[in-house]
This record gives sequence, C-alpha cells and structure tokens, in this order.
Amino acid sequence: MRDYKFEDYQDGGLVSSVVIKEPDQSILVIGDRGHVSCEWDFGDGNTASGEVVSHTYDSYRWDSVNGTYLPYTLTLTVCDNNRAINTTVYEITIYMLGDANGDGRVNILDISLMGLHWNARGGEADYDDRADLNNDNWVNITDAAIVGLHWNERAS
Ligand SMILES: [Ca+2]
Ligand SMILES: [Ca+2]
Repeated sequence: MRDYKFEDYQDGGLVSSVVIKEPDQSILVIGDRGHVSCEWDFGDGNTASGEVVSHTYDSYRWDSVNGTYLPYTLTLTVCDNNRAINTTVYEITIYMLGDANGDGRVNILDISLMGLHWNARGGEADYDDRADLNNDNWVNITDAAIVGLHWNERAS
C-alpha cells in the first residue's frame, strides 16, 4: 500500500489523507470534518463530493518515451463554515499490478524488494509499503503471489 498524505496543505486544520488501495487501483480520500463541503476532482474526468469518498482509476498511466509512470492530479477544494475556500492539489501515481519497485516491469527485482522486507508488518522499521501489494500491512507470500500472477508483464 502506498499511503499518501496532504503533508504540505497550508491550512493546518484541514489536513486530509489519500490512501491508494492496490491491487484494485482504488483510492480512499479523506477530508477533514466540520466543513460545509469538500469537492474532489480526480484528474481523470471524474469528480465527487463529500468528506470521505472513494474512487477507482481505470488504469495506470505510462510514459513510454521516458519510461516512467505519469501521475493523476487530484484536486481537493474545501469550503468551510465561513465560506473560505481552500484548494490543494496532489499527484497520485497508479502502478501496474505487481510492480512493487515502480520500474514498469514485473520481474525478479520486485521479488527482491519483497525479500528485503519479508515478513515485515506495518509500523515495523523494515516494513516497506511498496512491497505490501495487497494492503494487509504484512509483506508475505500473498504479495509475492501478485507478482507471480503478472510475471514478465511490462507497462505500456
Ligand atoms: Ca518492477
Ligand atoms: Ca501484504
């Protein structure tokens, strides 16, 4: 699981978080409470309203020229009780299934990354969320199985 937060959101009371839920490429976005409205623009043509919303991206975006993933731009607009409006923008990168290290290929390097963090659980020093593909806060055989299912695939 790659866990993203709006760490640089300027208004200290309005921090929100974004959780990417692999491998189904869905996200859970959490706004702050006590505001009149929260509007979300997911950057792929879809929008939503509410403090807590979820969204599933259809696919990752791959830049084949530069060999990198392209992020989606998530925009959150919060309107508080005083009608003050705050907008923050966040880039979210969706990865192809099994690509733990983010290089656009599913291969031994992804397994190696898992090996480095094998059996680590969330919160432990050696835990790496990139290796925890199924988001259960545990790097183990179920994550390796996801790599196996997509073995040798390349982003395109
Ligand atoms: Ca990879
Ligand atoms: Ca796991």
